[in-house]
Amino acid sequence: MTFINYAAREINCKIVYYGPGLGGKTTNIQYIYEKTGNNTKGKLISLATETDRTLFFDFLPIEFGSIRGFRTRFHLYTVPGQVFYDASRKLILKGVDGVVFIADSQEVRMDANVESIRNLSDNLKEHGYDLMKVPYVLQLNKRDLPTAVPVPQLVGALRIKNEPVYEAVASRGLGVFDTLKAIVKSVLLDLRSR
Ligand SMILES: Nc1nc2c(ncn2[C@@H]2O[C@H](COP(=O)(O)OP(=O)(O)OP(=O)(O)O)[C@@H](O)[C@H]2O)c(=O)[nH]1
Ligand SMILES: [Mg+2]
Repeated sequence: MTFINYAAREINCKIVYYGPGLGGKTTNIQYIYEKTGNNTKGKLISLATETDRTLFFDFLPIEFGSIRGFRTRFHLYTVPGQVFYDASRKLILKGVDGVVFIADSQEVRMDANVESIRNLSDNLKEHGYDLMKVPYVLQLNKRDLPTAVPVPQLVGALRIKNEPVYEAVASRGLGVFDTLKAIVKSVLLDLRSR
């Protein structure tokens, strides 16, 4: 549901960071916010509880220069990962152009990762989208932890359709921009093919 404003020569795209609770979605967005120049980013809006868990969403508008004279503006959202906030997650997926899945590499979070991908698929379906067709990137976060599952094993369990996969340590910013660039590229490619 990309919004193209021909009069203003602007392309607006919505990217949603999805994934299990405490996987590092907000950490990704915060890093992007901190490392992006003032003239290319808007305000970071976070609706969080006092423990920093996402209550409804985080939102960051960011500009990516222009393509054929059109300014490209991306609206980054995160969802709350905690299981009981499903209504919010569903709502935030409305009008989505691309999804980044932030997986938690820890062994104990494997079930939560798998369950969250299933939940993503279900919630997309309710908006009439097919996960297999939506621009999609997989980030394997928390690679710094000793309990991190080996990458090939994670890829085997979580990769759904040959999507780009990035290893990350979001708390140190590693892999954050590679992931963002990949989803932007994928969304723009998808746009051109329509
Ligand atoms: N060790 C380690 N910790 C990380 C990494 N990325 C994020 N964290 C930490 O994990 C915790 C949760 O990160 P958040 O970004 O709040 O997770 P979230 O996915 O937004 O969680 P919800 O909003 O509850 O869904 C925080 O304490 C982060 O500092 C990482 O790569 N390695
Ligand atoms: Mg969060």
